[in-house]
Amino acid sequence: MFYQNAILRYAFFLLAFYSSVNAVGQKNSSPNILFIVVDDLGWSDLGCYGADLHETPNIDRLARQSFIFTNSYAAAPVCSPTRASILTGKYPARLNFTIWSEAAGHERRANPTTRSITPQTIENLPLNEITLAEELQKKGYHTAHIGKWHVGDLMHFPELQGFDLSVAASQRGAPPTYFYPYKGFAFGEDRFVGNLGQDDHGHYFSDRDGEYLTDRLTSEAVKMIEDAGNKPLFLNLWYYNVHTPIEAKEADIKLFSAKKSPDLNHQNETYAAMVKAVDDNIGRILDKLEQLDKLNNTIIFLLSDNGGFVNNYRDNQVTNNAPLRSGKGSLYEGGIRIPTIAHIPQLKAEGKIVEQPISTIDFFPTILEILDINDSSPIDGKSFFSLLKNDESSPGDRALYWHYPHYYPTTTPVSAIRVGDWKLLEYLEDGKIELYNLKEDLSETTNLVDTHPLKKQELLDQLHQWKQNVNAQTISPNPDFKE
Ligand SMILES: [Ca+2]
Repeated sequence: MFYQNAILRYAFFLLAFYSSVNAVGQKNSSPNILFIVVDDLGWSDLGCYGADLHETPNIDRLARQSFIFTNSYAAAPVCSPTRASILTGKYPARLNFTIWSEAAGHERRANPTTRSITPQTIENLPLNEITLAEELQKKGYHTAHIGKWHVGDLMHFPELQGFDLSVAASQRGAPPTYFYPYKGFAFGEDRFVGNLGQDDHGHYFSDRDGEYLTDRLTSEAVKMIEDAGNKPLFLNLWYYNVHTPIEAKEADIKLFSAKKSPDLNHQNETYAAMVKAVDDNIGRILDKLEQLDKLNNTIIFLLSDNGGFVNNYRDNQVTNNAPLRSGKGSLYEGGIRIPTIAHIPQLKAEGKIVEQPISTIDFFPTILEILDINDSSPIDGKSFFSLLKNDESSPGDRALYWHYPHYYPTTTPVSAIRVGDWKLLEYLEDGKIELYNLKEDLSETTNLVDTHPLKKQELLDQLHQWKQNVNAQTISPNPDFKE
């Protein structure tokens, strides 16, 4: 009798155990989604994208289990608009969110140094836009945002855009410093980072001197992963690295100082150390997911929000996107082509290279398709899930568009279109058109506008039609401009 009971109890235990695995286990539950944005990370900045000075063993480890996109684009060449495109699946021009928040409304003031007055744009993502977080919240996800926000002020913060929880958000585009307590004067004003500096009683943490922001954000992320238990988690981890200010840990800077040599593409040891800080922390997250046996049930996207910053910080060029031309702010490839890694466990990619062009407007519909969420709201993005699942290899004739009617040290106001291997740029002040074949000329050195007039006209017409469709705002002549 005793044995019979014991066997029955054991059988019941097994049944309960397997039922619970089935209920919360690897295959049948909604996957966790970890959406990592590394601010300003350039196309050539990672080991798996050919970086030489920089070292990214952990991201490379993730890449070996993921899809690696070689033609992935930010929808804008600067921060806020791309972030808005990720959250909504819409083009920045359609949202009229084409420049970063701080510059909206300020840049267009009559300025005798600029030939044009740039359009008034929005600086906050409107609350009535449906965000990815809102979709996932409805699906039963615990939704959390950690890090740089930059798509709205306090009245447009993550908590009001579908996130249950938000840590270290800031409406600003960069922290004043990467070292605790993350506050001070920088970029012409007093700044601080979200709620990280002090405890709930307003006291500074006594054990955080010397702490680096990216380490802190990751500790918060790891805690959230642990706390989520078996509830599906959408973690929007938007690191402040590797945006200016260019600051890193001394020991890491020394490491890359020693490695630096004139024949390398990258020459900034502090920036290399900032990339390392991201990589070390991606390693911590991967280790935690492995330890909790969650990596096989976690979709991970890792990308940038615009091309690498090629201008100087304290007299040193920050990064170099070679072989791509130019950098952040520009609509040449260096300003918009970004590293993108997609870990989708069910597809077992194992480092597969994906050459089809995608844009940051595509993540919203892709994630919805993976999770079987039907939403017929109009957006611009297109899911790339089927493309990955069916192993499609044709470049297709889908057009991608950009519209940046603003200035940056790398550019004057400009729009662009890419279809297949062809790309056209239209400079808005003088109407100059440039046409490149990216397959033959990745570095955009040879303008084919005179030898391919029909292709030029076709793309230009298509670009103009699109601008009309999205009601793209444009520049006007500046009466105060002095040559
Ligand atoms: Ca950025």
